[in-house]
Amino acid sequence: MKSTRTFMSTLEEDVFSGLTAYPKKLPSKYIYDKTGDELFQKIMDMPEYYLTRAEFQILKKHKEKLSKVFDAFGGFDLIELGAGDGKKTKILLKHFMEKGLDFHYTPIDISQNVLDSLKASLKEELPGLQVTSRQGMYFKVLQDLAGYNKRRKIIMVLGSNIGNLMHKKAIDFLKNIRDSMGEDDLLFMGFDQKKHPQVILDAYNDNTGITAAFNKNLLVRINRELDADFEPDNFLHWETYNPETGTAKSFLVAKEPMTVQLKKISLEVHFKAWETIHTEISQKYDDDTVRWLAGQSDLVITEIFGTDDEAYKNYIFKRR
Ligand code: AVI
Repeated sequence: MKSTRTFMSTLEEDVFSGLTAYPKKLPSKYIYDKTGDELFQKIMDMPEYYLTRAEFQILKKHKEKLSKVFDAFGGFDLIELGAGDGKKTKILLKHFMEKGLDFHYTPIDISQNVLDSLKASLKEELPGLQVTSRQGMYFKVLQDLAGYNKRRKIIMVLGSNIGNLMHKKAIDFLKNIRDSMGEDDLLFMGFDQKKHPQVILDAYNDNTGITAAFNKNLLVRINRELDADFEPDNFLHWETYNPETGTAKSFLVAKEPMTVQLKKISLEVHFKAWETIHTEISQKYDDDTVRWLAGQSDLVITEIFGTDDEAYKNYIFKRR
C-alpha cells in the first residue's frame, strides 16, 4: 500500500509497507541488531550450517593461488564488503603478510561495533597489517572508492551474502560494484550452490531453534523499536526450498488469529490463522546462473574455486 504518512526511519517505512502488503513481508536486513549479530555468529558455528566451513576450506586450500592472482601487478588494496568478524578473511590476510605482499585491507560494514571489534582483533593477531575500516552502506562507500584508482582493487564479498538478494537486486548490487571497478580490478565473491534439498532445509531449520530465534528476532526488534506487541511464540519459523529455482525462503507463520499493535507507527495488523510473513531469501546457485548474473552486470568470470563436493564456490570476476 502506498502511504501518505511520514516516517522517522527506513525501518518504520519498511515495516509499515511490508505489514500492509499482501502477502505480508519484512526485509531480512532488520534481523541484524546486536542480538541478531550474535545469533548469526551461533548459526555459523552450527553443524548444519555448512556454508562457513565450506568457504573456510576454499580459502585455506587456495590461498597461495589467490595471492598470485591478486598480486599479479605487484601491490593491491583488498576491500571487503560485509566484513563481519573476519574469521575467514584472516586466513588470506595472514598468508599475504607471511609472503610479504604489499597490500592494504579495507573492511566495510554497516555496523561500527563489528568494525571496532574486527580492528581490535586484527591489531592483536596480525600486528603490522595496514587496515583502514569504513563504516557505511556498501553503495555509498563503493561510490567513494570508484574515484580511487591508484592501484589494483580486489573487492571481496564472502558468505554468499548476495544470496539474500532476489536476482534483480543482486544484479543492481553487482552493477554497482562493477561501476566502482577499474579495468584491472577484480571481484572475489562466494556463492552457495544448489545441492540436495534436505541439506539446504537442515541448514536453515536446525533442531536447536537458533535459526528460528534469528528469524523471530525481527519481531523482537520491531516490538522494541516500534513499540509493538508481537508474541514471537505465536509464530512458527518455516523454511521452504524450491530445487527448481534454487530459492530457500524463510517465513514466520501465525499459529492463530491475532491482532498486533505497532504504536510508534499507529498501525494495527490482523493475522488470520496460518497467515505468513515472508522474511528472507537465501538463493542457491549453479555456474550457469552465476554466469548469467555476471553477464547482466557487465562482468565476466575468470576463475572458479569450489569445495571438492561442489557444495560452495568462490568466483573471480573482472569487467567485461
Ligand atoms: C547472511 N546470509 C548469507 C545468511 C544466509 O545463509 O542466507 C543468513 C542466514 N539466514 C539464516 N541462516 C543464515
